[in-house]
Amino acid sequence: MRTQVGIIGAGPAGLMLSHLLHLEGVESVVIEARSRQYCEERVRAGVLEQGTVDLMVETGVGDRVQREGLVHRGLDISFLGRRHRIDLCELTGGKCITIYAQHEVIKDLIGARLGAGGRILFDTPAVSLDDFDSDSPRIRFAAPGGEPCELTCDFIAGCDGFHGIARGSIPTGALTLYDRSYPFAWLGILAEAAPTALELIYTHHERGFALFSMRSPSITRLYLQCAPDEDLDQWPDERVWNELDARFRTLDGWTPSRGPVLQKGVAEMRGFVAEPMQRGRLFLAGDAAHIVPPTGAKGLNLAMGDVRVLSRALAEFLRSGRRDLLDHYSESCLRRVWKVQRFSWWMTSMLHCFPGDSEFDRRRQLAELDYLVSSHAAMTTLAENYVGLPFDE
Ligand code: RFL
Ligand code: PHB
Repeated sequence: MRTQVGIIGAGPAGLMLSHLLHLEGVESVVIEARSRQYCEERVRAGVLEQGTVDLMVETGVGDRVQREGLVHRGLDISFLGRRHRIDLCELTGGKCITIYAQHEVIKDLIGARLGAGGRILFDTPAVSLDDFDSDSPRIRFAAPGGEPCELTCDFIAGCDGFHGIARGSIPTGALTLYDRSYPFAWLGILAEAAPTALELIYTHHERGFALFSMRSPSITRLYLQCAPDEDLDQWPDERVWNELDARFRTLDGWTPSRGPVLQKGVAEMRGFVAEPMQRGRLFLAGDAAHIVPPTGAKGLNLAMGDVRVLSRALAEFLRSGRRDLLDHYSESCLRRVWKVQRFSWWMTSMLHCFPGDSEFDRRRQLAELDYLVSSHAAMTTLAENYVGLPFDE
């Protein structure tokens, strides 16, 4: 088998890259380890930046997000029992965020690719990447029956997430890895309950951080700061709801509405960046190259930013032989990646309880929150990062 760009991973990065390349007249094949159903049902992110929605709309995959996505013009920061609204839209000259589940983005992109005759091979794990220092790199993968296959291409895009094989295929020593682990995790629940607040609520509480979010007018998404090795068996639904009530309760008595819990899971908190994001004809994009703690709601959006830069660089090279955009791919992306890493770290440190924190630290955190919600400049900083920095500067 042969194609121009061999893409590993049918997550947001791989699928959007394949879609953008198609619009540029570049052929690609997406190789995905899991089944189509698994990819279309995996519950993950929910917040799309303005730039992500714009990209979807401009490239013809935005009909459903425009119809079904929930546009939020602001969010709430809550501490000491009071909620404070940050008007994202007013502070950023009209930009908003859209609540639309990651797996819906996946469905839209898979539909568009297959509808346009694109090739996505499901249930076919890539097992090795070879010769990416040459002009014809190869991807070895296992077909659904297990038989070994090979895809020869002009370029490989490693869009296989944090636990994929692409990053690890680059020789040790050629990459510098920056890693920050956080001493806590998030317990996430999805509940069949009508959201009783209209916008997201990020809550600082002495028992730990909590986040109120949603997926639709009948589904609430909630997160609680927990231990990294939290045992889900210790969290029956009743305990989850009591803890949510304790952390969210405002002085006027607001708590989230309850309903049947549809799903429960623990998400790790980590900041990680691999530099550079390229080696020869292998390019890393999305979680394969970097992850951020989820407090800034940035992972999926960063992946979209990377592939916008990569698709243009690849198309330019394949069209004209001009290679400066490709050479600068990593550098262009990393400027944005580190700003987003900083923002995610800042949101995380301001809102979570760190083990061993003293009363001094807690007071300082509360002072920062108080400053944030009373200063126009501070709110503007949060707002412009939250709705998303430009994809390329
Ligand atoms: P993905 O989505 O992990 O996709 C990688 C794909 O590669 C496949 N794969 C392989 N395929 C073939 N061969 C192999 N050897 C392979 N190894 C792996 C995998 O099966 C998979 O299909 O990476 P991508 O495309 O870079 O996208 C990144 C985003 O998924 C991620 O950053 C976000 O989900 C992070 N995130 C959030 N991001 C946001 O922008 N907004 C949010 O509100 C948000 N909330 C979240 C999140 C992530 C969470 N978890 C569970 C980590 C909330 C949570 C709880
Ligand atoms: C979500 O709705 O899943 C969500 C929202 C905001 C975040 C992280 C996750 O910061």
